[in-house]
Formats: sequence, C-alpha cells, structure tokens
Amino acid sequence: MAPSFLTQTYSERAKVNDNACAKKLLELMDKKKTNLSVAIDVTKKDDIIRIADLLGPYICVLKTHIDIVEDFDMELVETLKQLAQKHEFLIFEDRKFADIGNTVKHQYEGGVYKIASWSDITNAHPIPGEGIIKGLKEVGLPLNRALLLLAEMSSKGTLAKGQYTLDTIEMAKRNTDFVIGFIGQNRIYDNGDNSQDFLYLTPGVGLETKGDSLGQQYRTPHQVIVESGCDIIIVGRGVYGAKDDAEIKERAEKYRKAGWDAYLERIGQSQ
Ligand code: 5BU
Repeated sequence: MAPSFLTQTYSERAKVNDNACAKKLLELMDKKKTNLSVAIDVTKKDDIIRIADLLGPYICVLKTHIDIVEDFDMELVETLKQLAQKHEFLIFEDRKFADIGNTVKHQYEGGVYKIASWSDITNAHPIPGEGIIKGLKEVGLPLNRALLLLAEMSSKGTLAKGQYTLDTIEMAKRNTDFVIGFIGQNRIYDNGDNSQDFLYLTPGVGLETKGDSLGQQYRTPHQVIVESGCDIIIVGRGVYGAKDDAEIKERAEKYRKAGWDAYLERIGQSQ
C-alpha cells in the first residue's frame, strides 16, 4: 500500500494533487517553510493591509472575515491580491456559506464583496446538502477557486461531529474537482491508499491560553499537526493581538516555527 499522505512532504503531495489551487498552496508551503495561516480579524482596512504586509513572509494563507471590515471597498481586496502576489500566499475568505445552491451562488459571486473575484479559497457548511457545493462550484471552478467543507469546529458544544462529520467527508469525495479539504480538528479521512489527498486547515490554535469567554477552545500546533494529523494551523488573536508590529512579527515567527517543527516531526525529518 502506498504511504499515507500523513507522512509525505508537502512538496510530494503537491506533485500528485490535481487541483491547481491545492497544488499551488502545497508548493508555496514547502518553499516558504510555513504551514501557518493567520486570521486577520481586525475591522479597519488600513490595519488589515498593514498586518498582511507585515505577516506575508510567515504565512501560507491569509484568512479574512470581509464582512467585519467597517470601511470595506474594492481597493482593499485589490491591495490584498497584490500582497498575495508579492509574498506568495493564498487568500481564504472564511465566509461559511450555509444556504441553498442558488442563494450561495449570488452571495459568492456578487453583492458588495464579490468574494469569488479575489478569494482563492472559501468554505461552506455541508448542512444544506450537496446543492451548496454545486452552486458555489458553478461560480468558483471557472476561476480556479477551491472550497473547504466545515467538517468540525473548534468551539465548545459544536454540533459538527460524529456522523455529520463522516457524511461531510463523503460529500467532499463526490466533489474532488472543487473541494480540496476541510476545516476540521482531526484528519478523519486518510486511508493510506492515496485515492484522495484532502487538506485539513485547523482553527482554535493557541500557545498561551486554552480558550476565550465565548466558547473558543485552543490546542497547540503540536497537538494539531502531530497528534491530530492536520496540515495548516490557523491563528488569529494569538498573532495579531500583540501590542505592536514588532511583537506581531515575533509571534508569527513563533507560530510558524512551532507549526513547521511539528510537521517535520510528523514526516520523520526532525533533527
Ligand atoms: P482566534 O483569534 O485564533 O480564536 O481566531 C480563530 C479564527 O478562526 C476566527 O476567524 C474564527 O472565525 C475562525 N474559526 C474558528 O475559530 N473555529 C472554527 O471552527 C472555524 C473558524 Br470553522
């Protein structure tokens, strides 16, 4: 049996991934030596741009919540696209679509944010059924975009577990042209037969605290990458919540190194 993707390098996995977006992501992770994604959940355009430029060298994916930006305009996303090129990272709008196919198509393509025009990756809850993937795919596939399904959440009391999570994996397996992986807490699907390489992006990562007062739960990069077999750590306040730009960079490097060391340990290359 071929080795599990779990123990392969990101560059080995890039070579055999048919999805252009997943391939690009795995390649740049290998090149930049980072499996860190930062969630820049700040509400002013200038702060997002400043932090994105600051963190560019440390990250593989910049995660946004575009609807929390108070002074949003299309110049913001144009600038983010330029920064993505300059620093080689992908943009992931954490939109969590959750409606019928026809509605999400409009939400993805149009409205104020025109998400499909600038976000390489977005995500969706599987709760409405497979039509949500079909709707998003009609818009995203011609633009070489990719989708993550929400298989599990980091928050306390989440209903995304058990059979729901397993059914999410099955839904993804039927749509591998567009679905490149999951937002999840554990590598659920990896049977070692190399039939499909799904990426696992994991929020709820923190080195200093165990959670917040609103149900967020944190695990360490080592728990996420080594013990749970996920691929990318997503860190928000742990990085951008620093006192100044110098500390933001320091924290990003600390998480980048922790994530990368955990990956090296997993693939058996740690010194
Ligand atoms: P934090 O500041 O590191 O707690 O931010 C985590 C980010 O990840 C934030 O943007 C959330 O919306 C996002 N998130 C999450 O925390 N947990 C989940 O299960 C999912 C997304 Br899905």
